[in-house]
Amino acid sequence: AMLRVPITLTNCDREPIHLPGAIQPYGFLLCLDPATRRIVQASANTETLIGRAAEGLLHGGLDQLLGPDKLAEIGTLLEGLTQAPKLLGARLELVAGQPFYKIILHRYDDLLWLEFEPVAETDAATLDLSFLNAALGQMLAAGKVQEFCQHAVDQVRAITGLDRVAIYQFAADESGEIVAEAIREDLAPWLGLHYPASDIPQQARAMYLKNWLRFIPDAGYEPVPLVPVNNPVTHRPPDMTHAVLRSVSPFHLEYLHNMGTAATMTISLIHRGRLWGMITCHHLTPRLVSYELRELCQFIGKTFSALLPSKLQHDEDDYQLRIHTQQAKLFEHVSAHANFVDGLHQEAPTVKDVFECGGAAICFDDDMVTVGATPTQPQIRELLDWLQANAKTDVFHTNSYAALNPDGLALRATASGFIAASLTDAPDNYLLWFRPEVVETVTWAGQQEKPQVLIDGQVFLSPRQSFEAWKELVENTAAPWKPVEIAAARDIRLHISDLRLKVFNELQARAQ
Ligand code: BLA
Repeated sequence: AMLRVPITLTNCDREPIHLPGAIQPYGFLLCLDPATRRIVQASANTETLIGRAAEGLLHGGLDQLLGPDKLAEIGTLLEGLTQAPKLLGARLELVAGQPFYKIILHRYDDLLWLEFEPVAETDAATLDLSFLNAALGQMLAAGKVQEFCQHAVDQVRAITGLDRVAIYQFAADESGEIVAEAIREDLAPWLGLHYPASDIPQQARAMYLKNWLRFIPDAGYEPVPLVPVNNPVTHRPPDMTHAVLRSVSPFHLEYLHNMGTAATMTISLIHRGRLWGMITCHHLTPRLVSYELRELCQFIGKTFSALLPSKLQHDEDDYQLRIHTQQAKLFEHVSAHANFVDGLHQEAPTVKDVFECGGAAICFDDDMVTVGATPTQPQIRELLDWLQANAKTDVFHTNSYAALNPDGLALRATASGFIAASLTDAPDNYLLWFRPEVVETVTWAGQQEKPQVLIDGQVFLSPRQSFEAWKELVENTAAPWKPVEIAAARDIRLHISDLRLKVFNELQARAQ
């Protein structure tokens, strides 16, 4: 069903997704008063699932459904219940012809929550210890973040058999990129695609820090309201932050519909209390993944989060080492040449190869040498004029020159961002490193269909559309410079200044 509500980015952020007053229909929900243990709210689908109208269940206890042994067992579980869920298998002994149920219990918003998921078989022995052992071993052994991410998506796909499992990683601006994926062979890869921050609104991100896994087995579902919708004590729908069956935002359902996804599962990846990324899973047809397997996936997500700092550090150390090695070689070249400018560009590694950039320029005493992809020499001269007037530090950097100077628009393809290190007090003496626009470095790997901006005057929510939106947001922007890169530029500048001072002193000494 298409929405008829106009979508703006602010109303996205304002939707109270924790209070939908409804659930997904693959299970049913009972909310109990913690003091009396009587049912105060029930999902309206109890009628369809167990043949008991929700209204009829209200004010009574669980003894309407379960025999004394199960009641005693649940009673014990309810004692110390918190927001951390407990799991119990049960047959509804007092209701004829019922399948086995998994009951997921938690306590939140001053209610006891019992969510019932029907299952075909009673055997719950899905925990495969040797799989888990091997998975943990792989994740520990992974060096680079990339390899680590690949293991995680491979494992979640092996556990669930879902068509598409990807890691969606957030940048500082909360936009995201698909950095790893495991997909059914016949599906188009999404690796390298970017999406804007607005695809996942703020309140959803905040909720995903508290709740590790969300599951939508059939995105085409009709939400089932609670009876009554408002809690009799709080006079609002109960807070479903930790509820498994929570009915998700209709905006998000439309998004899933438009991308052709029938089932999704999403696992939070958390780093230093922030949402670092998510393992996002898609299936083209409706698909129920058992609660135990979902727990196993949560375990992978938590293990990933626990090991992530060491993997990030590994990549950082690696890059730092590479920079130092390249720098040392560059300094050797510089010493080996009578003129340091020759040393900077005549042999590899050149000044351009020390850290990641598209091109570099050495501007010294009215000469200019460029390496790699750079603006034209006249454009660089104009840039030098701008630097003279505006750069107040010896090492100046930006990842969006166009935001500082509209003339920068012409340089977007090669120099949306740059680092400029002044070499002397002479105004035009600079080392420059350039980076292209992010969009230039990213390609859309999916189908080539034309993006549709509006259908019936509606914003069309889909990843393809979002990718277009993301491209607009990052126009004229380069990947941000890392502190290690700026430090490397500073080191090179100092090294050359020292060297020139030494040469100058030697010349002076010889002249005396
Ligand atoms: C939620 N949007 C989400 C989630 C993802 C995305 C992963 C989390 C869903 C979950 O954890 O269950 C976005 N999914 C993506 C992206 C890809 C993907 C980018 O697979 C890339 C391949 N979404 C919009 C706009 C709005 C919006 C404009 O694009 C604003 C109305 C809303 N997205 C929206 C909401 C949620 C969401 C409200 C929360 C859904 C919920 O948990 O209730």
